[in-house]
Amino acid sequence: MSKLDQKGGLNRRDLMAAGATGALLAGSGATLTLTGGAARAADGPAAHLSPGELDEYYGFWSSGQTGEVRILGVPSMRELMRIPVFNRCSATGWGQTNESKKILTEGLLPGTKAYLAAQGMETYDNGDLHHPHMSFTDGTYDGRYLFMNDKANTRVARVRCDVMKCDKIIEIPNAHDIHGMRPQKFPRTGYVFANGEHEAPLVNDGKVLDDPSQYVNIFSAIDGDTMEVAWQVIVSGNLDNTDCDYQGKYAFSTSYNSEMGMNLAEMTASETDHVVVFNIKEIEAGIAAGDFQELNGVKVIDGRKEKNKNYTRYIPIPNSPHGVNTAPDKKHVVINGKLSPTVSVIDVTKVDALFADNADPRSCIVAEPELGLGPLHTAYDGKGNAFTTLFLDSQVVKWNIDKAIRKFAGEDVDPIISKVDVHYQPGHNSTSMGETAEADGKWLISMNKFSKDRFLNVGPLKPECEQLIDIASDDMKVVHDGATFAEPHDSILVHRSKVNPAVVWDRNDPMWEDARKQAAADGVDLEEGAEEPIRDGNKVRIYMTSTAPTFSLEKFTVKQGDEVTVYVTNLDDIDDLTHGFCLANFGIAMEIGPQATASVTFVAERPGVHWYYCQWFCHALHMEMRGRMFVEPRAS
Ligand code: RUQ
Ligand code: CUA
Repeated sequence: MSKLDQKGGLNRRDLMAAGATGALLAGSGATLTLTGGAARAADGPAAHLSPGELDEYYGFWSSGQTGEVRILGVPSMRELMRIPVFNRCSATGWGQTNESKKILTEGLLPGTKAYLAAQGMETYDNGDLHHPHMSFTDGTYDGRYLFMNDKANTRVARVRCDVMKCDKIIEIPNAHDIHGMRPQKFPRTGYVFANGEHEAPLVNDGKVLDDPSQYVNIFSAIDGDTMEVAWQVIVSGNLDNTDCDYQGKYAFSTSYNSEMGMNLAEMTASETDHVVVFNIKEIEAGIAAGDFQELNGVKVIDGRKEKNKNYTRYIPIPNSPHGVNTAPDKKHVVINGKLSPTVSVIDVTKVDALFADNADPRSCIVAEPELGLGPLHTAYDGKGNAFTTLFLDSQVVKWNIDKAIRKFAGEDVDPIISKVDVHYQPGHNSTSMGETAEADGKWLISMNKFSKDRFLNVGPLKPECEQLIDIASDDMKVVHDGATFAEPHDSILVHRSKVNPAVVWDRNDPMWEDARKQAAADGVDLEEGAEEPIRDGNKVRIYMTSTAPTFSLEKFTVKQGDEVTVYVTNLDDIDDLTHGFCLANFGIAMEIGPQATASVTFVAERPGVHWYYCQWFCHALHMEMRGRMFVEPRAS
């Protein structure tokens, strides 16, 4: 029986059982009063927060096919914010403002730009965002950036954690469909490792088509500071997920389809697939020594199995492994079996030996416990235990790494501690600070692919179901169900002490560098605005400011057919005072945060009187915050 009653609060009986340890009955609505920030109900932490109480963790959620990142508070599981990345956003104007368009287009490859231009598009409208991960320094989160992949259109993006906005998106050349992605943990990020999931000819220009023997897969290392591809490695087999060690020496990618088959039967023909080990120092040395080919501006090194160079090693693993998760003990890496009921545990201190001549490629495997059906991903509590999702069993299993190692060595011990039912078919899971050396063992999120009967029926398309699990004690307790829209694959739980976003924008922020330059060229101060439109042929620039509840311009006039750019600078500099600029019937709307500048460009092809208004509720006179654009008809 859950500690939460149906209204989401603690029930009276549980509260009585909790006794005096931090729990108090507050009035008739039974709520838990937190003392000293360390709320615990009975034997576990409290999932319920009273109104006004802040969460202990930032949860950064992917959104799969929606293409955005979401911020949830954990443990309350309240959705706090959405960060548009690969998608378009009606509220903030992401994909429409000049500032966001630049980010969405500047990292596209020339061939992609040409393809999109032929569709009448400037950038992709969709994305498939699987894996959000924070930058590291010294094995733990450093609060600088979040990185995320787009499997749909082979991109990697970065979000600045100071303002929680995307500032870079790059398309990865030579690779196809970036899936697994992790930042380097040590000494810092550094590299962002990214797996190309699907194989294709290395030069994919149509000369080679149905000849899979010429297809390759590509692993990429991106420089997280410059967001440029540092190097790539050609590998054998499809790359799925990736993670790296705490020593800065190796990255590991699971690889299914070592057969390089083109259909299901061919892809699962062999009993084993492999994990590819990337030797970072050897790859860097190989690049420095010139052992690469340059392709689309990237240095590409050949690390295929048969090349037998020291760039890579291939560790045989039972068929079709999926997740890779490095443990906070800085020593073990768990490879999740998916089609095999086992996980394989790599000891990173035994990986050096794989690079010796005639080494046994499995000599670094120190445990291979059988956990249940469909192991996909593993998370950790920092106390030597691991939590693995079992997709087919619809369970999470808690097991002990040390016991699994002892069992593998022949001892008669059972590594499995407990199992809990989740609803249903879990994929990723994440624990509080669990992918860092500071895993704290408080919370586990199970991200379940199916919700079925768990919520009110909303039609044939159902939400996913995310469950919060209290892992403070050995028997895991599901304490919250949350429905989310398509399709949060993955999440990380970051202690709030690691993240410190700004309250208002810095006027010198690089986000509107182009606006600043244009204003300077026009002799305009963005913070003053301009009384009159600045005309430059048929290009017209409108500079206005906003101060609740007014725009500095209550009207402006342009000509039909003019290309108009409207710059709005929000002069309000107190927290939560965002304005918007919505130009009705022009399909234009954007957010302007406190102290920010945003701009949008359109062709004024509709003569007449058109209202613009503030679409972000900002003041008691918010409805009055509006103005008119007059568009003079073209002389006929
Ligand atoms: S993968 S459900 Cu896209 Cu992260 Cu394992
Ligand atoms: Cu400004 Cu509403």
